[in-house]
Amino acid sequence: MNTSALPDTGHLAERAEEALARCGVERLPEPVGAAGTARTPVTGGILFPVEFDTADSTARAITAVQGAFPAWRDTPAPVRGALVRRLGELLREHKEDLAELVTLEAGKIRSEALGEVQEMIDVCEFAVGLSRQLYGRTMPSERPGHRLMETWHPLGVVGVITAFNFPVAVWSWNTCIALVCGDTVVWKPSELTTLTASACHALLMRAARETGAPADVHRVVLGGREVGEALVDDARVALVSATGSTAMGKAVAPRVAARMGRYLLELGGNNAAVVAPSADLDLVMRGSVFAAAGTAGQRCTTLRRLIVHEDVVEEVVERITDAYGRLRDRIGDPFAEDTLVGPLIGERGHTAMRDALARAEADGGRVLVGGSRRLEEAAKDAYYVEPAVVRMPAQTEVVREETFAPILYVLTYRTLEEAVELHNGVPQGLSSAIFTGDQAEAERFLSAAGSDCGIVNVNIGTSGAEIGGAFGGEKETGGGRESGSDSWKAYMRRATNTVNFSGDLPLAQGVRFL
Ligand code: UN1
Repeated sequence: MNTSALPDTGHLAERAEEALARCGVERLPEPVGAAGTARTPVTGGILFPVEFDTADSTARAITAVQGAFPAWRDTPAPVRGALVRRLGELLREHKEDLAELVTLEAGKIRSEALGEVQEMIDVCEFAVGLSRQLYGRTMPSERPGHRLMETWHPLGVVGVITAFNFPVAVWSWNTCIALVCGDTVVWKPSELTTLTASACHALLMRAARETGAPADVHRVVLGGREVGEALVDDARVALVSATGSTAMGKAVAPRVAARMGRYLLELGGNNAAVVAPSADLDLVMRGSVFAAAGTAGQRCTTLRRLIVHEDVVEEVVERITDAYGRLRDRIGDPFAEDTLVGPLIGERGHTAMRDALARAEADGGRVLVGGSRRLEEAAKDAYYVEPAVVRMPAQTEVVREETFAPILYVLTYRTLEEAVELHNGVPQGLSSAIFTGDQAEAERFLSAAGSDCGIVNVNIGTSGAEIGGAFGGEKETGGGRESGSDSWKAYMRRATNTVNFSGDLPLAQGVRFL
């Protein structure tokens, strides 16, 4: 493979324009007022100017979706499901187009970009089913002739904030569920993936037209911090669902709390896998290399720490170093069929990686493989890196931080207690795994005394979760759950109802009054 070759930015801009047109984005708005740009990490070049929103236009978008809320709320949930079903069909039709935009703007390799769109299609199916299953419970009343039950109602306007690394799937997790729940949505995508967002919005608007849903069930607002803050601070936004860094979540949470709004946060991870002596090392290799180096280490579920039993650490290190050596020839243009590692999103990610490696070495760590920058001569503004494996003597400060780049730290343990302590000894709590052939050991890791994460796996890596489960994590990961299972409850309000058909009026708890 010729890794020195990268496509030309002008050619990528044409590809972007064509994919956008196929998705129904007819005209790229000319920038007026606050102007932004669309950039591709593939070459680091600028594709187009893009019109960014302002605090005022964000407020107008909120007004619009708030206006659509009563009609959408009153639409029966299975009828709301029809909108999401149509969106799912359009996503199937435009899978290639959206994947193309994901590769262009986020730098994901083709198969991962297609996988991300598949995740959207899966969520659509889940949400359509859910539209007939927004179940409340009934409970036995303690009083005769009374019914005690709960009903779930739409919440109102939901603000969805998403990150560059999953520019379409995370939007769909939130939006498809919110829409069947009867909410209307304002979406602020990452300012790095505005084209992809415009394409998703256009497809949803087409689905709305074709199914008779109000056009203002959804608006997209483009921009950076100013736009995000306008959304977060607006008391008309009943729920802010934000996916991104822990720093972002720490800025969002107190602002939403100050106005007594609701928030749902899915933030950073510092995910680890424990490798027990009984582990099948072939599975360890396949699971770890994808989880650690896939998406160039830029998933919130990326494997960042491998906690290996002393008896197998030498073999694991040898095999993983060897596998990473083979990855070296597969770094480059994410559009090329045989590429496995595309670019980092930009300079900040590269600086963070370089700094983390230097700190790890200062702490006594040994870089076993990788870490260098690649293709700098081909495109000085694109940041391709060799995924790195670092053997650490201890879980030092840098290991406890999330560096959004492909660095895998290897630590060792002797007893499972020690492994769990190392595992849980970080501020984040998103995803985790144990590789073991010992069932009791697996159960201990899954138990309350085991992993403290929101996602706990056995004999599978930390990334690539299916949409059917609830997705999210504990501690600095923010505590929110998105996507499957009963995550929908965060997008609705619960009413507890007591209905008295007894003809009498007994008070609860046996209280007597008058
Ligand atoms: C994220 O990185 O924000 O489990 C989401 C995974 C994907 C989602 C990652 N299904 O890796």
